Amino acid sequence: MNFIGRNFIREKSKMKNHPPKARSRREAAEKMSDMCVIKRYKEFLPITDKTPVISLNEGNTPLIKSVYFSRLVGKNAEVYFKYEGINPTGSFKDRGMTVAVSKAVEEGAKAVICASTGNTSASAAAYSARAGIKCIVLIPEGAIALGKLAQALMHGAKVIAVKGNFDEALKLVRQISEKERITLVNSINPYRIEGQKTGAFEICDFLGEAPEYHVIPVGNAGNITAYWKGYKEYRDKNKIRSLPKMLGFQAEGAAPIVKRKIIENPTTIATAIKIGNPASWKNAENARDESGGIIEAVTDDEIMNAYKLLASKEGIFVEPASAAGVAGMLKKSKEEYFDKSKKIRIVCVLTGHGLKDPDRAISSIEKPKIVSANLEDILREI
Ligand code: AN7
Repeated sequence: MNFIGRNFIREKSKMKNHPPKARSRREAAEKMSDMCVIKRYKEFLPITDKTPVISLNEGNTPLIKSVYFSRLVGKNAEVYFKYEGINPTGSFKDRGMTVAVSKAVEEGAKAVICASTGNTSASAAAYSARAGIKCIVLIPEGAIALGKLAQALMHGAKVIAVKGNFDEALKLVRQISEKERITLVNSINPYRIEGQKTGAFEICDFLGEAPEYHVIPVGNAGNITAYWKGYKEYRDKNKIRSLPKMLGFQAEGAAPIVKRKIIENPTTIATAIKIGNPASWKNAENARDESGGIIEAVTDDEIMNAYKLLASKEGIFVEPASAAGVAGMLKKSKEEYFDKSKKIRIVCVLTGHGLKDPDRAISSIEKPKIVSANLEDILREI
């Protein structure tokens, strides 16, 4: 047998026992599919061996240590951003939607429904497409960001624009889900909250402890409810020793919890949190009171300022609603709210990606100047 033949046989026998390279690649690939929140935090979730896992590898989002904002808040403060815009559909909703849609499919649902200021509909549409079930979304007419509408439509949802606001749309989908065999996947669905609490687990796993302060925008108030539940469960399982103070922020024109009354016609540029009667109102108050935290309002100007600073000073592009939390942190820092006598960690959840709302970005910056394709003209502009 010549050299080439012997070599061939050696290679062939190696193939039989799985070449080491391919095996390690496959193991790595399998690990990747374990990255989803259901598999990573199964023991904390209402998941059984019968639950079909409908996942897009959500979660495991980066906790980014801030340079600029840590300095702004000052001595002894470390600010971190939990960048939820990195999730598969660009918002934190995917953590809850993977659990809600998986459970819906387990329970035999053929369709899901939600009302949405945009991100819930994008997420519900994507996970329903993946599960092969129907998705119906009701959105307030003319009040959702373009990127989110594009997502819901592309994923094949039945999108209905309602002449009314989010709160009215939510009331309608609640009625529909009671009458029809359609599963509601707004955050009133407890599986949504279960999935979203994994954000708190990831923060604690990363820091080794809970942060001292947890900053979060508040709309329908599901996420503040979920994070607080997550922190408490981790403490009860002795994974962490202390709990953070929960600092929630609403937009001034849509701040029912702060004003202690339903807002009939909420207004804000942060369309995601343009909500006047949050479904998890009471739970948000509990998170605030049990943690010794606050829920306050920030103006649209403060939101826009934080929105621009995050992008231009930190390199992180978020949608305006996400900047509401950061705006609140800056406001409280100016008021010397934070106890900086010792080292403190402040985690801000950045709930949605900046590309969700391209119109807001383009309308808030200077349009690029148009110059002829000529080297000298261009150099003059630099
Ligand atoms: C980017 O998509 O309510 O207090 O229908 O999209 O849990 O409602 C979105 C809410 C914050 C507020 N940031 O969270 C919806 C919807 C972004 C959001 C919130 C939303 P919750």
